[in-house]
Amino acid sequence: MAALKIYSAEFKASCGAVEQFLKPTLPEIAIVGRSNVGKSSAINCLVNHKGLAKVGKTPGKTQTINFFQIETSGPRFILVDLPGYGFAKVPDRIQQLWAPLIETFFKSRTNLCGVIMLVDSRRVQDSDRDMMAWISQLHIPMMLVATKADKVTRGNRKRAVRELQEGLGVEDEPIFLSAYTGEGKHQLLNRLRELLDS
Ligand SMILES: Nc1nc2c(ncn2[C@@H]2O[C@H](COP(=O)(O)OP(=O)(O)O)[C@@H](O)[C@H]2O)c(=O)[nH]1
Ligand SMILES: [Mg+2]
Repeated sequence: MAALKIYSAEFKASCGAVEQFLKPTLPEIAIVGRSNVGKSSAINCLVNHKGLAKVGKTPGKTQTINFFQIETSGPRFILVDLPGYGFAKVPDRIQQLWAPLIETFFKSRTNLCGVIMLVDSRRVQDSDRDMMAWISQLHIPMMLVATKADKVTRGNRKRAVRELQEGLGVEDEPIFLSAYTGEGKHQLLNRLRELLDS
């Protein structure tokens, strides 16, 4: 099967409450990860659009779910950028708002066909493990992506894979992605096509 080509990405909505979510008409792929894991960079890299998601932006007072409509050589879909978790500087008050919003999202999106879970290729944290376990019990197809792959040399890859799998308690083979070099992008797009086609 030919790799999915992304033609354009358009920002649709930024939502802090369930009432604001888009009508679930198109297939959706959600992307999750710890704050600073490289989520915005990964989105921009995937859709070839440098300024679409703000890179290096400190998580602020508001944490919203952002919807982007993606035009491709295959199915049109919605990419959903979920707020990052596990950022120490975010006040508890916001962390407390985060969980219900995310939970409502996952439980109400009948059109959700996959989740892209990002972890730093160099280290897994407890919050990653918790998130992964939580997503697993929802039985939504998930792909594991190890970000900042340019920071792990080829010689250290096997060990990095083992550490990620052990740290997360899974056997999934992660896709190593670098938003800087583009490594892994093609593989990710192939996997995305499988999720959208299934
Ligand atoms: N070396 C390296 N750094 C990255 C990569 N992707 C993102 N970063 C850096 O990691 C930091 C957080 O990136 P960002 O995309 O804003 O992360 P987010 O908080 O998960 O959205 C920024 O300083 C980025 O420049 C990557 O592929 N390689
Ligand atoms: Mg971000």
